[in-house]
Amino acid sequence: EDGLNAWLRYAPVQNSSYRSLPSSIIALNATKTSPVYVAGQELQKGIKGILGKQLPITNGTGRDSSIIVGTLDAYEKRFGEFDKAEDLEEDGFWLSTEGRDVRIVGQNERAALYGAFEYLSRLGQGKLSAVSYVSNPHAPIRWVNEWNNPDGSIERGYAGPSIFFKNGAVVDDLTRATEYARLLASIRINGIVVNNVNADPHLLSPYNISGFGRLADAIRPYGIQLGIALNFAAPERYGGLPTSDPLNPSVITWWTNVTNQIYKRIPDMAGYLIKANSEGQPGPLTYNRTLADGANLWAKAVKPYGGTVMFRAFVYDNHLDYTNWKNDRANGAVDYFKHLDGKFDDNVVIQIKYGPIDFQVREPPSPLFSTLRKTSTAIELQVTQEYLGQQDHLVYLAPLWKEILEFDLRADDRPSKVKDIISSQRFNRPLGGSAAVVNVGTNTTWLGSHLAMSNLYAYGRLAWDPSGDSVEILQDWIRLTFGFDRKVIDTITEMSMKSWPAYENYSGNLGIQTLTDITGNHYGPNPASQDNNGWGQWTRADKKTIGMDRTVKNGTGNAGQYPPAIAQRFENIETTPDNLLLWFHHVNYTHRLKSNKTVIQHFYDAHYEGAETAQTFVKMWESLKGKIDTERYNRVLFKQIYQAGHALVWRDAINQFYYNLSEIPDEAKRVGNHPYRVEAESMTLTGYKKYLVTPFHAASKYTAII
Ligand code: BDP
Repeated sequence: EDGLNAWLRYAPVQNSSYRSLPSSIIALNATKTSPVYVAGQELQKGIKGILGKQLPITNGTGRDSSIIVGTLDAYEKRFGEFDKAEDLEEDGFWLSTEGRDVRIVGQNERAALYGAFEYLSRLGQGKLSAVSYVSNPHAPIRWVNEWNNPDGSIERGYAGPSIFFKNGAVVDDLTRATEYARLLASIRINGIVVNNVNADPHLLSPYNISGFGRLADAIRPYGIQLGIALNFAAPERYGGLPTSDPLNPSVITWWTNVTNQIYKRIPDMAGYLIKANSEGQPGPLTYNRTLADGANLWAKAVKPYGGTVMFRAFVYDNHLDYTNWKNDRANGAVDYFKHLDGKFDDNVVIQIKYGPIDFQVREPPSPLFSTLRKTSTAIELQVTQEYLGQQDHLVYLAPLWKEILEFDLRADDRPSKVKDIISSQRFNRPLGGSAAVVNVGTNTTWLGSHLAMSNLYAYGRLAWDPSGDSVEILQDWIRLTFGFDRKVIDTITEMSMKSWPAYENYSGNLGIQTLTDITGNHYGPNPASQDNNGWGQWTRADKKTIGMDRTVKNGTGNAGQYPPAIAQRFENIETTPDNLLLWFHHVNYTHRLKSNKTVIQHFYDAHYEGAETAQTFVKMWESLKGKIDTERYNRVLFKQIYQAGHALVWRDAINQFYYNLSEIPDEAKRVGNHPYRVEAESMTLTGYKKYLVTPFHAASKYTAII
């Protein structure tokens, strides 16, 4: 059990009611390598694994009961008019286990494959009752982004090198790419952007385009389309043009030619993803053009082929003047995009990170979701836990994502949940959906941690249906990944559901963000690094006070970027929820919360609470010994022990830092007072030496051992 098959293990299930299973598989009109063909193969493989029965794939005589899978067209050709046809939307499927046959009808090829995976998921979870239902996607765009570089490294990836690239080109052996497509198809993802948003322009060479072509071929049988991230300055940096100005005719011709070459090799290329004018990347603004001028240039190039341009809203200046208290990185997206609403072509989608800053442990939804009314939008999430423990900490993210997706932004005082905005329903847009930065690597666990895979699974489920329940999704994943044992299900559920609150408690609570090292790896605690630099993830902490004043009245005005009802809620300290207090307000450490605790005492207590919870994960996991195969049991145990230790580092680093700053003692006298704790550097060391920790790390008091 090395994790490679993730939730598609097809582990044997003993249950006598499986006896009534049909005796063959019919894949209608399945040309080799088509998703329907793959569906037939997958059904055969799954049933063999789950029930130990080898069902033949036949054309069907009609005499025996069968599992029939196919597209609506093929189904109607064979069996006549299908009465559920009208209910099927693009990518939607119908599954029926009622009656003699099992029938799976997809609106298109990939939908038929989705239906097959759905059926196998039911079998694998022991869900045997007869059912018949249609399932349609909430939104058309359900993509993943993989920040892979051509040299095989992955930006913010924690599971080894790339499965797509090596030594400047697409790898020869695409087995893992195909296996990844299989996992993604089972959770109904339909697009992969395979290269980093900080894109290498040389990926547009004819050689690399043919590499992209091979990649597209490898994932196509799973109904997944390839997307490419572009470097805005490619005309200059790769094409040899004197400019990359998006309105310059030679630049337009250059991009059109490149696009034509790509589509010649990959006729179903999904589209482009662009990061421009962000964190030092060039963009249209460099040439005094608007962001829309840039986006529309590519939109026109891909339009004849039905392609989409995902243009990122992550536009901000990382050299902000931090001495000016009116400056606010959180204002960037709305400031840059508001006046462009309605100026983007119809095949442009603005891809918006869930919060206004950057994948922090707690953020309000980006106000841009309710600002753009005449523009299609998608939400950007992170499965890779960049700021959230980098897969060394268990953090089940569905509850975080749900808070954002279910948030009602009250545009025009009408129900305006983020999930209904990105689905295109609320503002009646042609496109919409979601993208998640996943960053899988060559490690057999895909993400570097067995338990982190619940996040990838949950992402797919929520992209399809954001109304899904975090616990139900999690438990489906547990059953498929670890089996049905009640204790296993209950324990992993408890650990997972406590994990985000615990991480928030020990890494940065009350909306102060994740207090990691900001200019480096975004991993360990370093609250000192947040302020006094241009990156804009400020806490504005000083001796007496803490928090970003984002009010309209006295602060950066960010609260005013939300529709009036929400703006009012955040403007007013009384109606701002405690968990976002320091996101929107600058207060004294002695400010009393709704719980009547002071801010500083809450900090101290929360850090103890969070770290305490992380200790319990070890015991909980140990209680599963014997119920989980040794390989996965040991690997997870190792991670949990590590997390328990690192949670203490977080606790003490943050608490000590704010104690030093505020000089307000902890009422419970714990902070700075750990008589039971012996620092490694105070011991007599054999085989180890001391070294100074940089950047400064409060928990280690500058010194650690190596
Ligand atoms: C930040 C990451 C950086 C990415 C950037 C982005 O630290 O590596 O390039 O986001 O999303 O969170 O473009």
